[in-house]
Amino acid sequence: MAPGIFVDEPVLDEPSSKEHETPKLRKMFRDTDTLELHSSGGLIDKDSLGWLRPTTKDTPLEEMRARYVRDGYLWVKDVLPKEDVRKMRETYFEYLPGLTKEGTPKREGIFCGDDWRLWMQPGKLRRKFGFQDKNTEYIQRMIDAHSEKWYRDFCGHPDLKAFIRHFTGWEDTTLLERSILRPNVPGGETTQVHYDQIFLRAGPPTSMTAWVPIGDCAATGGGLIYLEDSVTVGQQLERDFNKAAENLSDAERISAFNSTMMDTGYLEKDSGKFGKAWNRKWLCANYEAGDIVLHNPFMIHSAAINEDHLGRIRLATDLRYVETGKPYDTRWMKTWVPGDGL
Ligand SMILES: O=C(O)CCC(=O)C(=O)O
Ligand SMILES: [Fe+2]
Repeated sequence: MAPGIFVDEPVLDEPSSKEHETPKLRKMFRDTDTLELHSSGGLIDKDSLGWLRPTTKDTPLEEMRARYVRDGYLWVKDVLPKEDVRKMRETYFEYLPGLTKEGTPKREGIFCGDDWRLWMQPGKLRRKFGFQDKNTEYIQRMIDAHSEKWYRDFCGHPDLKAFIRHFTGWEDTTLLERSILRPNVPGGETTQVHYDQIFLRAGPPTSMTAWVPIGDCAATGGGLIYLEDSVTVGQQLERDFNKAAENLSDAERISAFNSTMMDTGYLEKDSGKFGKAWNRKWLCANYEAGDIVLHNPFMIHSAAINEDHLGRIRLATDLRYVETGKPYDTRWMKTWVPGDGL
C-alpha cells in the first residue's frame, strides 16, 4: 500500500461537526503530508491540499442543505448500493474489453497500458477528441456506451433519484440527458479547472450536478477535487466573462469556447497555480463505490491525474438535475457525442 493511504487516524482538516459521521468515515482521512497530487499542469503544492467533508445520507435535511449552501458541495456516502455500482463498473469494462489488462477481473478495471488510450478519453480535450483510423471501432463503442440500457438505467437509479428529490425538495426532477462516462486511465489526460455553468450558459444557473465515482477511488486515483469556498469565485468569473462577451452574438455568448474563454472552455490547466492565485486549497477525498458529490454550478473543480498504485482506471459519470418545468439549457437534452459543442 502506498504511504499515506487510508491512515488509521485523522491528521488534518477534520470536519468540525462529527455529529453525523461514523468512526469508519473518520478513518478515511489521509495525511496530506504524504499525499502527492498532480493536475494536467503539474504538482499541486501539498500546502494547497485539504479534505472534503463527508456527509452520511441520514443527516438531517436542514443540515445537508446548509452544508451544500455553505460549502458549494455535498459529498454523500452510500447513496447507491455498492454492488450496483461495482456491477456497472464491470459491465462497462466488459463492453470495452481492450481497455483493461488481460487476465484481470473486469470489475477491478486495471488499465491495459496502451499509450494511445491516454488521449482517447471522452470529455477530455473536448474538441480535440479525435478519431484515429486504427481505433475507430473502440472509440465508437466508447461513444455507444452512453446509449446502452445498462448505462441509462444506472443514471436513473431509483435510489439516486429518490435522494435528489429528498435533498432538493423539488416536486419533480429532470435529469439532463447529456452525461459522460469518463474512464480516466492512469497517467492520462484529466479534467482541467472549471465550473459547470460555463457549459450550461444557455440556461439560468439552477442546475445541480451529481458526480458519481463508479468504483472506489482513493485521492491519488484521479477523483474530482474542489477548490474550497469557490462558488463566489465562479460567480465573479462568470460576471467577468459575460461582461467581456457583451458584444458577441447570442450564439457565441452561450458558448464555452467563445473568444473570452480558453479554447478548451476550461479556466486553467494548472490547478495548483489557480488555487494559489485565489488563495484557496484544493479539497480531495477517498471516494468509495456508492458515494456521490453534489455541487453548485459555480463551484470550481478539476480532477487530479490518476496515479493509482494498482493501475486502476478511474471511472465516473456526472449527472445534471433541474427542477421539472423550470428553464434550463436545452442543448443538454441529447446524448453526448464528441464535439457536440458543449
Ligand atoms: O469526472 C471528471 O473528471 C469531471 C466531472 C465534472 O467536471 C463534473 O462532475 O462536473
Ligand atoms: Fe464539472
